[in-house]
Amino acid sequence: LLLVMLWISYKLFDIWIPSMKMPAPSQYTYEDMIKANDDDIWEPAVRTHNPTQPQEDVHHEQELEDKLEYVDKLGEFGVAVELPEISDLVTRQKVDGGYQRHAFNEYVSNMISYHRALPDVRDPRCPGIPTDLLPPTSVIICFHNEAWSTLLRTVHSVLNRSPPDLIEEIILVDDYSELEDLKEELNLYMFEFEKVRIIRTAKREGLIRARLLGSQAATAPILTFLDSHCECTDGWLEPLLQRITDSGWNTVVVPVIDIINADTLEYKSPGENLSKGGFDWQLMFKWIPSETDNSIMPLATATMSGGIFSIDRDYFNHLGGYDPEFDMWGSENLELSFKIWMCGGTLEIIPCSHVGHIFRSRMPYTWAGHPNSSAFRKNSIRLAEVWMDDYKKYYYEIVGHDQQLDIGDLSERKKLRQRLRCRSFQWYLENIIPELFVPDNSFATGQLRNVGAKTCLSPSYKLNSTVKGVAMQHCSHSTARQWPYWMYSHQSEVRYSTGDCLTNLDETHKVLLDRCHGYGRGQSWILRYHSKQLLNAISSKCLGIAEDGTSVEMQICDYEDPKQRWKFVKHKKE
Ligand code: LR7
Ligand code: MN
Repeated sequence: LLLVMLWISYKLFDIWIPSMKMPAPSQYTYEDMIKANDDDIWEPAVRTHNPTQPQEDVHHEQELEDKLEYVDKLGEFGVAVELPEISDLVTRQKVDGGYQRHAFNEYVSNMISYHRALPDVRDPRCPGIPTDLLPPTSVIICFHNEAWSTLLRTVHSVLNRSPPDLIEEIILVDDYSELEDLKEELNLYMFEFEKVRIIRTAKREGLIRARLLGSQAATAPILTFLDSHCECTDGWLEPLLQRITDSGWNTVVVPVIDIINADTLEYKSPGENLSKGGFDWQLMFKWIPSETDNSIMPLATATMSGGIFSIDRDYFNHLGGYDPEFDMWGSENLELSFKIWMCGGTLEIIPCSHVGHIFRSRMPYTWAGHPNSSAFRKNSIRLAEVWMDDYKKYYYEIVGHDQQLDIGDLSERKKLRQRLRCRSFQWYLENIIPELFVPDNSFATGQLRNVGAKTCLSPSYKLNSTVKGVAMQHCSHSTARQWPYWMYSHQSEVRYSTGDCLTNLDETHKVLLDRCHGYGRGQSWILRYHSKQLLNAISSKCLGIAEDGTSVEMQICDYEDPKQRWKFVKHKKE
């Protein structure tokens, strides 16, 4: 009788509380978990069955106990793993070493199962999707010196949480990693997973050419790209494939990208408000909070962040893949996004599909001994030259025209654009991302120089803080790659190049940067023609410099004070 009751309660659990659904018991014990605290890398037993499909014998009492124990393991269900105060030096060094190598907490990642359960973050309205009519996909994961445990968790999350028939293969493209365990040891580990293939580049190619290699090797009709530190949630794949099947080959789809915390590996979904993709005039990808309420319908997005999406393989090739001369990292996401829209396709976020990604605050790798930004700059210029028509001038105005940099030959990419008969960038701006402020709509642009102090207004972000301040800095330093670029808009805003506005908080003397809201008030400034004062509409005070010489504050307007005089100055070309 006891067994029957347990069986019934298990079934109820499984069917009625999907968000609490637990994977089948693991073959390792709690002691293994504790041991993980001491070992460098913890190797869990290899799983032989798919946990989303519980085997027949799971009704056994013992296994139910295991199931409960599973919940206690570190990081399960995406719970944060907080390290206690570390007193011994050896452990401290291990933790620091992990951060140095990967810019996230590798030590904590090593403690968490490759098969950990995740919360079900889906909207309850998301429908179940029959898989028999969906096309299979090749999953392509490129990596350069990825941490073993995050890479394996990425791979296992795909194997464990996708209908097996829909995964034709997983292609791991090793972009010339130096880490020892990613070589023979990875081959050995993956040997037993039939669907996993490893391709290795003969030299460092960078993410973008590595992706191209992966796409050429792929055999399935749909390509799905992932970063090498992701975790796919239950039901992530079906809505992506279904949307392409329903809307046609020129629809490219992106899941909701959830956040895996870089310190604790906590899995968190941003929740109600979906963000869409945009960009700024430095050609950096940006998230834009979307206006629509939390619908489960596909949401058109002007750009994608780049790492995680599904695309029809023929369509990817039809669009010319990525620019093969893009080095290392960056801009390929905007190139593909611009191309999709300008050349007749559609780019959408699919709210019922969720994939987590470890966001980190710095890049842990370099490019041919050069600072990363040189590769990134080259890519941006190629992007601007081929796809942005006259609007490329704004990019140059902001970052300066780097004449030294060899950006290679552009003729092939320009021919591609002609062959595909793509629309103009102006069409894209007007129709696909009308919310993006175009610098054309300003009275003045450039540096915002203080006449009295001879210093320039600059954003001053505190790391890990959502408050974005401003402060005075030198106007030109030879090492600076880029100047703060301000626009005095036709709506009397003082806009920063990233889409934030100089804001005077109500009734205070505080000035900061806040997302431009378009309602005037604290973001409305009068630039007085003669006195050169910047007068705020809400406080009727003037922008000035505090005693310390670097802080910016609102002051009683004083015509005599040269430090209340401001000038927009165009950058000189390098
Ligand atoms: O030389 C390299 N070779 C590589 O194979 C450099 C990197 N890589 C790999 C790397 O191991 C990782 O898997 O490329 C992937 C992306 O690099 P990350 O994770 O260091 O950078 P990122 O997460 O900031 O990358 C985002 O922007 C990139 C622009 O080129 C790519 O489009 C990434 O795929 C993209 N990641 C995402 O969109 C995930 C969501 C995060 C956001 C925003
Ligand atoms: Mn990444």
